[in-house]
Amino acid sequence: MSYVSEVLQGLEVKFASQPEFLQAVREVLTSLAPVIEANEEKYRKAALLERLTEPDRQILFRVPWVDDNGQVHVNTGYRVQFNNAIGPYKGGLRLHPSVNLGIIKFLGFEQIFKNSLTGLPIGGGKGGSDFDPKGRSDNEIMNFCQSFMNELYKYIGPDRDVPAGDIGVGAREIGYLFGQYKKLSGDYCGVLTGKGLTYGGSLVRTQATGYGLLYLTQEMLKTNGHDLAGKTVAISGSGNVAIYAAEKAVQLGAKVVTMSDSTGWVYDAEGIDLDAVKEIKEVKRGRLAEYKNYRPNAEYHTEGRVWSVKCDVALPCATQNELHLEDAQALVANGCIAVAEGANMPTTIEATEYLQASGVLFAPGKAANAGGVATSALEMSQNSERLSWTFEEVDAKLKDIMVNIFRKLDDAARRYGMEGNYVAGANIAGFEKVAEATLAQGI
Ligand code: NDP
Ligand code: 2IT
Repeated sequence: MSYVSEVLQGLEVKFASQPEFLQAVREVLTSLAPVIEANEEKYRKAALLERLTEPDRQILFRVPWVDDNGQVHVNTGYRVQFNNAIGPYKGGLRLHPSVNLGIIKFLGFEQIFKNSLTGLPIGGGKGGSDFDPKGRSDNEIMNFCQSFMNELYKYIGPDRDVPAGDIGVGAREIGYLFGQYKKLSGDYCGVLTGKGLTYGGSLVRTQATGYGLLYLTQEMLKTNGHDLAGKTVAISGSGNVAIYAAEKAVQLGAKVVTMSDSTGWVYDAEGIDLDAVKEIKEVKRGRLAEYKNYRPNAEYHTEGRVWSVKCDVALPCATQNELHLEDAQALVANGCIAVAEGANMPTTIEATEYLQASGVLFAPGKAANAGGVATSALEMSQNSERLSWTFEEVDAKLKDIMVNIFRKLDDAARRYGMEGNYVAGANIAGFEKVAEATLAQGI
């Protein structure tokens, strides 16, 4: 049996209760097969794949907090420090009721290769909690974040592990987490990224994942003889990634016609009114159903998904496994030419394979959404040198990084005879650096 199959089979037995983790590993290892086969004996002897798929450490802790009525609640906190071969652990914190160890492990595993692709010195990690922030007051959010940090602060540090935002964690939560870290440690340092601009945050970090997604998408389109200008774009989600993806898509001349949240989705044939979405989501923390109050001609649906509308480019920006085979079939039938993942693993393996087989350009999340963590790494650099760069400087670096990432995918895919397969390209290019660093540092 091949080394890849052997490792996959072992993981499938051991982690049968972690389907998202297995999905992420299966996708990566399967597309790495040609690279592994070329070095099979060396990698098997060094147990390289076993070492890459077993986190360095997995920290689980109790998070007790008090709501506004004096009721005590208990959630589970997680931090998975997956791999620090090329730099300190780096990756977001997710607050969502669906969070469990398997989800944090899938995100941490993806993060290793994503961070490697940025070309910056950051390892892979991820954390979060099954806490549901929906409907909670600012005070309750602060109570939760402080309790979460009471435990987490022991394990993180600017040269050790640097968390940031993800689903349910934005500037407000990072502020409370940073305040509590500072209180507990006494250190004012770059231990978190996504900080506010008045206390060490970087310009462009808020926009970075969405903007970066569009920079990479534009590069992929141009390389294949297309341009974003004049294209119709379908976006899912209406959070941090979706909003700034939509903003940059419009700046590049496209029209965005859909956005969604966990209760429904809007179709606005005239183009989404982003000011309205920002007010509903960023200011009021409300539901997208309110969009019709701003744009009475738009459609609001609670059934189905955004992928049923006619579009040229689809950008899934909400959550994992939100674009299924039937959605991929609908996209292809409607003439979609490109899918780029703003979210982490939003496309199922079957849907990805169908899109690729149908000739749709497909940019996987670990490349396409790497602009967020890349700009986090730029925030770390600015914190270290105690300087702040201008918006234009950071944006130019972000654009360079995203174009370079696309070049790496394209090049790695070609080197292994899989031209245009950017999934394989991303996995191979991300893996090469981590594998070399891991082997160089011994057991
Ligand atoms: P936000 O919390 O800002 O927004 C998440 C959006 O997705 C909301 O519209 C939310 O709807 C929707 N959503 C979340 N969970 C579900 C679900 N189970 N079903 C349907 N809709 C859902 O998160 P981000 O925008 O930061 O993150 C979105 C995706 O991008 C995630 O996959 C994340 O891992 C990834 N990502 C984020 C980066 C970042 O820098 N923030 C960087 C790289 C990737 P509702 O409001 O109803 O909850
Ligand atoms: O999935 C991701 O890359 C993020 N949530 C951002 C991580 C970071 O450290 O900025």
